[in-house]
Amino acid sequence: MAEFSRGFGARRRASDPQLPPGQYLTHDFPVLSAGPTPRIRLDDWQFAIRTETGATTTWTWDEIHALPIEDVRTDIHCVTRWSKFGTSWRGVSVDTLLADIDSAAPSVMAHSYGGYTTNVPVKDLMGGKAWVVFEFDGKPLTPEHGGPARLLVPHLYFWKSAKWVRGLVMQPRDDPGFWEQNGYNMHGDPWREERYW
Ligand SMILES: Nc1nc2c(c(=O)[nH]1)N[C@H]1C(S)=C(S)[C@@H](COP(=O)(O)O)O[C@H]1N2
Ligand SMILES: [Mo]
Repeated sequence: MAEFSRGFGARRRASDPQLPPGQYLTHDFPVLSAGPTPRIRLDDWQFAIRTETGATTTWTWDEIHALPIEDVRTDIHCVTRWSKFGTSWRGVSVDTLLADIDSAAPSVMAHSYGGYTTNVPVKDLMGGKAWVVFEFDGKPLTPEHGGPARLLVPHLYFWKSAKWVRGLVMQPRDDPGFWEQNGYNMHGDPWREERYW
């Protein structure tokens, strides 16, 4: 039995306070990749943070798993208008990764295996807002969805959540990443519909 009558569903969904403006709810998990899916052996996997001075800190697969692990349950929103509620992830908070990094840069460029990049303000990566995740739904992240590990920045449109992430570069200027150079917004807040320039 539907909880609302036929014809009323769209209106109810449109006013769902959990759904950002212009989005619709999906229950499957679409795959959106700008290029081929890179395959990275865990023995070869590395995550690096480089600051504006060039100082670089790296973690191997074992080293990142030795950091405090967090479970994250969150909604995600793609700029192509699908949203998915209550997704569950496991990984390391960017706060943890940045804890011992000495940088005054206001912006980050996330870099992926395969060459994808996306820029994110540092303030959007700190304070429990962003993670490097390696599990989805209790299982290792599949290659299609960014495994071995992806960035998760769920309060921004999902193109900021770089799949196959390999590191962060602290940027003195907020330079645009891949989609941002192609017309996507520099920030990407779904609640403000920051879709394009
Ligand atoms: N490396 C990389 N990360 C990426 C992308 C990509 O093409 N390459 N696409 C982005 C976009 S536009 C979206 S909507 C999400 C899609 O993630 P999914 O395929 O797991 O749904 O990944 C983002 N991260
Ligand atoms: Mo997207």
